[in-house]
Amino acid sequence: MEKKKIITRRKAIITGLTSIGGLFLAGCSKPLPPTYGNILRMGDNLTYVAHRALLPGQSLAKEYNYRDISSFPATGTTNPASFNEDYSRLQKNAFADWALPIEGSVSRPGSYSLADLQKFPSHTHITRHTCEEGWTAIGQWTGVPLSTILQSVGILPSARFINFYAYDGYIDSIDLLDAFHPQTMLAYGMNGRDLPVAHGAPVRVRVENQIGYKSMKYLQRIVVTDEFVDPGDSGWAWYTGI
Ligand SMILES: Nc1nc2c(c(=O)[nH]1)N[C@H]1C(S)=C(S)[C@@H](COP(=O)(O)O)O[C@H]1N2
Ligand SMILES: [Mo]
Repeated sequence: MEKKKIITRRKAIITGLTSIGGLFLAGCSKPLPPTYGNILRMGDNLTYVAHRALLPGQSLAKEYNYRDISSFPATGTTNPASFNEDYSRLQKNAFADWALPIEGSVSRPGSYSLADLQKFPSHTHITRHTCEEGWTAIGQWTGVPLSTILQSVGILPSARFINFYAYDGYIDSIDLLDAFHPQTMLAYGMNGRDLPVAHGAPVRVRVENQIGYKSMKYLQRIVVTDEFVDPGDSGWAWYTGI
């Protein structure tokens, strides 16, 4: 039987870097984001190139103190139960039946309940959230680093993107450098309590080195692939490094 190769954190970082290396085009010395060529996505090129050139892949977003925690508006969807029956059923049972499938280019596809996620060593940090609408807020997030989960399912060498699907129909994706960033997590706690429904219960993504809308709320499914899903018709940039 063929032994499947599993990507370690170190390898994922190298894979992330070489796939960016693979985007070097003849006559062009800059790495390019996967949205390159889409005229509506020209902003991605600038932020991706600048970010990847100026910052080491793993540079950390600034962390704050407990006393810096501010009030935190809820934006976009604030309760999928108002239009999604599956979510409404899960919410009625305090998310005891919620489980997150992780599939695609992984050697051990699986489904993780909230209790499963909480068994992994947790990570907590206080960061500033920046929304494209022009507001910022500081909050404390607790969860499991996405890298821990990706190691648990064993991502395969063909993997390049982590695609997220949410209960309100929201879809988005990040590359492996952001996925293995030490502050990127699946958060189930906010300010020392369970993640409230308005902020994405039971589990949301936190991508601290990108603008707010990359931090997907109401996580339903994760698919690891060599292609990325693009929240396309929203008109928002795919890469939004801050
Ligand atoms: N599923 C889902 N995720 C989402 C959104 C949304 O509407 N649905 N809004 C995004 C935007 S624009 C921001 S600024 C943050 C808002 O998170 P908050 O409601 O906890 O402030 O979530 C992001 N993630
Ligand atoms: Mo936002």
